[in-house]
Formats: sequence, C-alpha cells, structure tokens
Amino acid sequence: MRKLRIGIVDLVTKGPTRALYARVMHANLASIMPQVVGVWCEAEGHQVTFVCYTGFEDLVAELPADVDLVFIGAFTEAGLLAYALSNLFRSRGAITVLGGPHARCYPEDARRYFDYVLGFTDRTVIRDVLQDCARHRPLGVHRAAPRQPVALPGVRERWKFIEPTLRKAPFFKIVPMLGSLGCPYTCSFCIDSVVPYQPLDMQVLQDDLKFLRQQLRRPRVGWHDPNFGVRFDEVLDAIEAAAPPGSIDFVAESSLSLLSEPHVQRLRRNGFKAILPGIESWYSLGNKSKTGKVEGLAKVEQVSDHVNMILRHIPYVQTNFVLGLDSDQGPEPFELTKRFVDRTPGAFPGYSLLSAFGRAAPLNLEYQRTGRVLPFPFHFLDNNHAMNVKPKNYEWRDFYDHVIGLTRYTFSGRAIVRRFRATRAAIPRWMNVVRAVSSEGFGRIRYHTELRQRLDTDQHLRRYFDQETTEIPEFYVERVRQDLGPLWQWLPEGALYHDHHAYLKSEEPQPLEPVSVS
Ligand code: B12
Ligand code: SF4
Repeated sequence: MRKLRIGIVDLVTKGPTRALYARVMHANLASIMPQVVGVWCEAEGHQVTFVCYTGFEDLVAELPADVDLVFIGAFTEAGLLAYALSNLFRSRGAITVLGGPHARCYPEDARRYFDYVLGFTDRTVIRDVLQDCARHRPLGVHRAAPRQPVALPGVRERWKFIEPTLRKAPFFKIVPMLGSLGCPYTCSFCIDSVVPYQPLDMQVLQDDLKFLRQQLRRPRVGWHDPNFGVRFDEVLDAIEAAAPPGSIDFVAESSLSLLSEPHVQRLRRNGFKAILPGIESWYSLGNKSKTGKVEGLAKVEQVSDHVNMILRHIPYVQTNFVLGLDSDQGPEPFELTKRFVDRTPGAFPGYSLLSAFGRAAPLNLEYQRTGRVLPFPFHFLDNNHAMNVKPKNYEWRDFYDHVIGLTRYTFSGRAIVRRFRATRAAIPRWMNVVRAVSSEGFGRIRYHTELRQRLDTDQHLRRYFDQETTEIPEFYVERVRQDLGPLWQWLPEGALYHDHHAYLKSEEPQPLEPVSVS
C-alpha cells in the first residue's frame, strides 16, 4: 500500500472563537479517539498531521495542502463545521472520513458529505479504510466494528498528539484517559444505555500514569469513562499502585450511586479534584443517584446532603441536570432545582435541555414515532442552543420562562458569591466565576431570553417550534453563518437540513413506492 499523507482533525468546538472560557478550557476537552486513530495510522506506515481544533487555529493552514485522507472527529454540534471542512478538503482532492458522536448518531446524513462514516471504531475498521481509501460519492460508506474495541493505545503511545494539544492550554493542562467503556446502567436517554460495560487493560492504565509522572511535574488526568469507578476497588487499586497519593490530580464523571463516603474519601486520598455526577431529574432515574423511589423535595434533600458530603472531600463538584424530561411538569422541578442550589452552594450545576441525538438511544425512536423531534440544524444540538424534543408537559414559552428563571437564579450575583465562598481551593473558585460570567452562565441567560422574546414576536420561529413549518428560521441560519465565519462558503448545499426521522425509518418497514405499470 502506498504511504498516505493523513490529516486528523479533532473538533472540540463548532467554529472560530475568542471567548475566555474557550482559551482556558478547549484544549483540555480534546478527545481520545482522534489521537488513537493517529497512532493506528502511523503503525500502518502512514504520515500523520494532527490538529486539535479549539477555535483559534486556521485549519486550512495547519494541514498539508496535498493531504490524501482526512479524518474528522466531531460531536453533533460541530457537524456542520465538519461538513464544510469535508467539502473543502474534497475540493482539493482528499478523501474524507467522519468519526465520533455525530457519526454514531447521524450516519445517514453524514454519508451525504463524507466518503466514510464510522461507528464503533477499532484497528480493523481503520485498516480497511486505509486500504480502500477511495471516493465514495454521492453517498459515503458506513463502517462499524461490531462492538467497542477491547484495547486502545494509552497515553504513552498517544503522547506525540497529546503534547502539542496541551501546549494550547495556558493555565492548567488535562490529559485525557480511559479506564473503561460502556456502562452497566440503562438511563433511557443515554448513548451508553445499551453498550455493555467493559474495563480496559489496567496494566496500560498503570504504565500511563507512571509515564505521565515522568513527563509533567504534577499531571492532571481527565477520565473520559462514561461512568468512572464502576469497578471501584479494582481501578483505585491500580491507580494507587502506579501513582503515590498526591502525585497526580484527577477529574471524573461518576454516578452518585458509586460515590459513598468511603469511596469519596479514597478518591480524595488519591488526588481526585473534580467529580461530575449526573442527577438528571427529581422525578426519575433514581437508581443512578442512589435515591431509589424517593422523589421531589425528599430527593432534593437526600441528594443535596450527598453532594455536600462529597464537597467536604473533593474541591470541585459539577452536578448535571436534564431539563424538560417527560417526568417533569409545572414549575415544581425548576423550583426544586433552585432549592438544591440554595442547599448546595458549593456545587456547580450543569443544565442540559433534553435532546434526542439521532440514533444515540432507543428512547429516541419513541420521540420520533410520536412526532416530537424537531429538525433544528445540528449546529444547535449541544444540549443548550436548541431542545430538539417537544416537551411533553410544557408549552414552549412556559418552558423557556422556567429555564430562564432557573438559569438567572443559578447565576445571580448572590449565587455566584455563595458558590465562591463555599469553594475552598483557588482554581475551582475562579473556575466557577469564569463559567458563570462567560458563555455558560450569562451567555445562556442572554441567549434563552432572546429566544423567548422571539417566541412572542417572530412568527416564523414560533411556527417552527410549533412544527407548522420545517423551513429554518433566519435567526438560526444567521447564527450558523456567523459561527462558521469563512468556512460558511464551504457548507454544502442543503446541509442545514437533515431527516430527523432517519432512525425511525431505518427501523420500521417503509411503505412501497408506487410503481407505474404501463
Ligand atoms: C467523556 C465525555 C465528554 C468529555 C470529553 C469530550 C471529548 N472531547 O471526548 C467532556 C466532559 C468534555 C464532554 C463534553 C461534551 N459532551 Co460529552 N460525553 C462524554 C461521554 C461520557 C463519553 C464519550 C467517550 O469518550 N467515550 C469513549 C470513546 C472511546 O467511545 P465513543 O465515544 O463511543 O467513540 C467510539 C466511536 O464513536 C469512535 N470515535 C469516537 N471519536 C472518533 C473520532 C474519529 C476521528 C474516529 C475515526 C472515530 C471516533 O470510536 C470510538 C470507539 O468505538 C459521552 C456519553 C457516553 N456515555 O458515551 C458524552 C457525549 C459524547 N457527550 C455529548 C455532548 C452533547 C457533550 C457536550 C456538547 C455537552 C455540553 N453541552 O457541553 C460537550 C461537547 C464537548 C466537545 N465538543 O468536545 C453527547 C454527544 C451527542 C452528539 N451526538 O453530539 C454524548 C453522547 C452524551 C449524550 N448526551 O448522550 N463529553
Ligand atoms: S449512568 Fe451515565 S453513562 Fe451510564 S447509562 Fe446512565 S447516563 Fe449513561
């Protein structure tokens, strides 16, 4: 096979930016798989140029002009940016491949713009693509491994891609690692609800931690495990054996059900500095938060006590909530979250609007079947800039009133000061302030408020929300145009639209097209 010039682009964001939060954090949110793909391509004898796109780079300048094959890793929010890039690189003669959450969730749509669209990706899938390396147009081919890979290259092997990415993070640097894939829980909205839990090789994990201690003075590791600590003792034993307490700082997403006080104490001893548990709802998903059938205010009190306990040991806790779940109705869920904010001043609440990412979860079939999915352009599907599932128990305007009320409450001067005072360590303190005053807190209040006003004044937008038209309102088109900047001109014709029922259609028998017999 000839030696290919390969470009790999990890899209951490959806367009050029100058935001303070982006400057501090984006390089710390880099994905693991694009780095893995880089290792595998080099192992096959090819030449790789790797770019983690944080919103500050000129992608065209950073990749060689004569690149043969470009891999792009993208979340759905960066789907349109990925399509524009693919179009640009194809115009220069390259073959393009899409992988990552967008490819997993919307393969039918992505095939219109890429030569290859990859689902679960292992070394065999990558080898097949490299060997084939051909144009597949107008429709790209979809390739996927039957399951998640059993092994992945660790930090040592990925270091040549990690290091230049970390150089872009000015204050602190987080190295992405994985100890497991899949999850034993079955939260109906989640992409991993049907992916079996599988620990990765503890030997590789230990070797990576030892390696990192040689590379960085005080490394920080961000675990990308969907649910860290499922086999708690096994993974903590491995960490303790490889890194003496205090030599590495860790950040992890984990569910409250795994975070008992003895576990949290052990995490503290081992340098865990930030934990992100999902609470999701006051009325459902009780087994994940270890609250069983307890609901409403009783659940708020129980979870708040639990989170306050964690905060006594771990300096930074982000609690994740989903707004607009079918189990919610009326003002109460929002009021309960405000009570939680009062009772748990040190936690940073992360809010996500209920979203159905294509074929991410079986529950999305139900939303599609009942006509509740709206075809917002991918660019807005980041859990915040659009909610693409019509709420079951709210009218849109009421819903946004509640969301704005809650967001204002959470990022009010009083709440920011209380959060600051309740947080002891310096980085978490200031991190909370930066998040509150930048795009996440104030930015979202501004955005939701504008949207809410438009629901009163912009007839077209209102009709779009009410599913009376699928023509995308100018408000959204204009935003995509602004966000993509110079790459807007490369956005393929029709890419703002997608078939929001593609998953359902692929699962259910389609009526036969009438055939003329003359
Ligand atoms: C860890 C994680 C994060 C981390 C790290 C993100 C990162 N850059 O990788 C953090 C906390 C930063 C994060 C942030 C966000 N996340 Co997140 N996150 C996850 C989580 C829990 C695990 C993903 C993971 O790394 N798995 C391990 C890898 C190895 O497996 P995998 O993702 O299944 O990938 C396989 C294939 O897709 C493929 N592949 C993956 N990437 C690539 C790249 C290439 C080039 C190729 C060829 C193949 C390939 O290979 C893998 C092996 O088979 C998932 C939920 C879950 N349970 O999976 C959500 C998830 C991916 N996140 C999601 C979202 C929405 C977000 C945010 C937008 C949330 C927000 N509002 O801020 C941001 C966006 C951040 C960004 N753009 O980088 C959604 C994505 C849905 C979508 N279609 O876009 C998910 C699926 C959760 C959900 N809602 O269901 N996230
Ligand atoms: S616990 Fe987290 S990763 Fe596991 S299924 Fe639920 S939401 Fe997904």
